[in-house]
Amino acid sequence: MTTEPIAVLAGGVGAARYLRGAARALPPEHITAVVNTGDDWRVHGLAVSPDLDTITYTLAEAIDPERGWGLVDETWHALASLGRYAAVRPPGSTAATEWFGLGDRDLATHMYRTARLEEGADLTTVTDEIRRAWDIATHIVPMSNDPQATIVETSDYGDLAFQEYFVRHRHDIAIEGVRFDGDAELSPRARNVLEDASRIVIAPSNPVVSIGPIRHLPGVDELLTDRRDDVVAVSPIVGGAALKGPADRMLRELGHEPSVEGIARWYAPIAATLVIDTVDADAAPAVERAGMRAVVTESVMSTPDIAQRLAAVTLSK
Ligand code: FO1
Repeated sequence: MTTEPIAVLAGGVGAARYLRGAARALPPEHITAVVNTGDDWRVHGLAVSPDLDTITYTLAEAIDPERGWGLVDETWHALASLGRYAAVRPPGSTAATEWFGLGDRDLATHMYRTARLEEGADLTTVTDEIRRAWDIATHIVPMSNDPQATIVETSDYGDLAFQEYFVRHRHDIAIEGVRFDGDAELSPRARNVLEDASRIVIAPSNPVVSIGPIRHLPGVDELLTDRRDDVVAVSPIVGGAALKGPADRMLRELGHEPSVEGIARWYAPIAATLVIDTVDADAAPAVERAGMRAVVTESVMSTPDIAQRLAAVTLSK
């Protein structure tokens, strides 16, 4: 297996689990996660970066294992205390937003990030400071230092900020489209990582709203296409369904097939290899017909050992 630098395009929970496995499969200082920030938003005046934090907390072994986001052994006093103010909030105010769960200990991360950004530090610098505070060896790099918001278009509720769609509506509403607002650039650090990595892994993240925002940044798809032979994607769809989150439903509603074959068509222009789960072994020829080499292995990361073996497969083939 390689000890060259490895880049991982990453979103939320699936990517975090993959990265935890990769950090067991090879020296973590060789791995850099390039992370989606399209889910980032401001709430209570705080800069919250859910995917950066899910990856940080998972690699620090501090994530809540049931939820897959936020900190283990969390308390919720601050959130509960918002109820008093929600009662007097005028119509139209977003003060005292109660539907987004910020735990008491988690709040410290957002307070630190917000204060440092307001001091003029860029998100790459602040993310690295947070990584060091949690004693993590894997590098964690935001896709961009600039804001780029993922907007989910719906007929029932109009345009929704990603967290409104995902958390407030529990991603249980029909969507008509997804777009990315903002003129963000790939961060210089992320560009270096993607150019220098011996292998680029597309983690088993939602292809539309986790990997999509990274691919939307100018030059990223071109860079990946140029490096296509070095790019390996892990299918986020297993047996026709997403393991967590709305990827299958979103793909279907946007007119794509939620299957490993559909994922192969989605990624074929930018990645040569698709890792699929053993339950989809019969679909390997269809993946190859869609233009990607299929590698079949156990990919449902129910334990860190399975995640480690999956990472080893993606990094050795
Ligand atoms: N997900 C939820 O389903 N409900 C929440 O209340 C929630 C709060 C939250 C707070 C901080 C954070 O870093 C993540 C949080 N998430 C929550 C997860 C997050 O909305 C999604 O997992 C990602 O944006 C999708 O990758």
